[in-house]
Amino acid sequence: MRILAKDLKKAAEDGKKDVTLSGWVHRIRELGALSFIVLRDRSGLVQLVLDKKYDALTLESVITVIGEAALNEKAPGGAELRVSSLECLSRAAADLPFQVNGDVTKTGLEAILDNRSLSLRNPAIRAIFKTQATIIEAFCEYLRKQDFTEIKTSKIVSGGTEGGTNLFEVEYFDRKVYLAQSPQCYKQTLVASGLERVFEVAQAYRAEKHDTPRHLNEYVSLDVEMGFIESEKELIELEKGLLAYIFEEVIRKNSAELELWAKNGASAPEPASVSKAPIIPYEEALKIANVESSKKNGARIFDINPDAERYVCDWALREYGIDLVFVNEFPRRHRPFYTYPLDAIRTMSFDALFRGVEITSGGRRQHEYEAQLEALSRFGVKLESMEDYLAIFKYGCPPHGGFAIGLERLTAKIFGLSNVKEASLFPRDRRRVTP
Ligand code: AMO
Repeated sequence: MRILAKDLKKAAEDGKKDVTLSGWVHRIRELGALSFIVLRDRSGLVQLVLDKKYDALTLESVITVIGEAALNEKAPGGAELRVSSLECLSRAAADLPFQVNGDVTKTGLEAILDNRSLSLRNPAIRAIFKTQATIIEAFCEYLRKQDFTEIKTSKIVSGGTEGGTNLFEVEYFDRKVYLAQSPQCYKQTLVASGLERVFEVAQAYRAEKHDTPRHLNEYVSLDVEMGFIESEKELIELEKGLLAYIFEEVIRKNSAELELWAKNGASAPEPASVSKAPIIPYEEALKIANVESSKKNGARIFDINPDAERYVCDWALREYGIDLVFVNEFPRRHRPFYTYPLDAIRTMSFDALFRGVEITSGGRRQHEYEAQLEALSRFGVKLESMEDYLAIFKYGCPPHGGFAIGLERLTAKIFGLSNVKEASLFPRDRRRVTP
């Protein structure tokens, strides 16, 4: 029976003689009459020792080998397999367009993305997505434990929710529809339907024309919505618990993956430190950003823009020991129509800034029918397109709110990646729709 690379040492300790390993040929080295092959499987790398040359064998070919497990301190994982038989299951062409066993931190992003099917074979790149899977799992697990119900909502919608013109139009039989910018209306509908607490992990679409290191045209949104809250502060508390749990799970399950990006400063914050993250009202955050900016002879800041996000995080790291900050009370002019006002100017809304980038937006929502009608007309949204949405308020809706975390941004920040595209398996940008 096949074992995994990570279990070879145990097999060697147990004196196993007929061990089967299967995987990809990661590296080949010939030394006199011997061949050393590094085999890669989903669990890691392992050394094979063969007493003859396999001339036809190429890097990335898929093989199965049988042999005797032996301890060897110098081999990766502390053991090697002395191979008695080798079968090539699929021979890779010799002209690899991407050096799978190379140092990807030195490889350009376009080359990594152009050759995605091969670059994903690189252990460091795969590490990003193994860890991303832990983030999703921890997100779902934490919320399920808090009695949230998982939902899956349609990504084909009749209008936008997040304002602006960044909607993708799609032909739908004889009419035009759009790709959902977020599950905003649906998650509110499902809170009002009586589920009270819901979450969704799904793609969201933004037709952003600009190419920035923080924007994708398709990203994964980790959405949360809950009923019976009074202010955004309860949501911030929920997100703090959620992030602490995500970081705890990433540290528990993915330390080896983070280690592969140690040069980039990859790490998850200490879970216990998350509760120390400050909550700063928007106006105060602006002041902090301006003080920080002037120290560096930077420009005056009028808005929580990317520079301000960096400055406020630097400040929080210095003052509170964690570069995570919750900025709340955004002015009404900066928030979508569904946001609940705090007063004539401010809203019960917040953003989470982590390591210099906004990873979350959220807040309490309007839940009163008349106020919603007024907000929609003030934002210039056509009421006809919002009939179904309006019905949830007309027929009884609890005070509620929620937030969404951008999965790729959170992943990129944990790994110290400079572009969010590196944290997307198959990123979509203005030019890239393949692979
Ligand atoms: P917002 O539009 O701020 O809010 O998005 C929430 C979070 O999603 C991520 N995000 C993106 N990530 C990559 N590329 C993009 N183009 C992109 N756009 C957004 C960010 C951001 O913080 N409905 C509200 C959320 C809510 O109030 O519940 C919303 O979508 O990490």
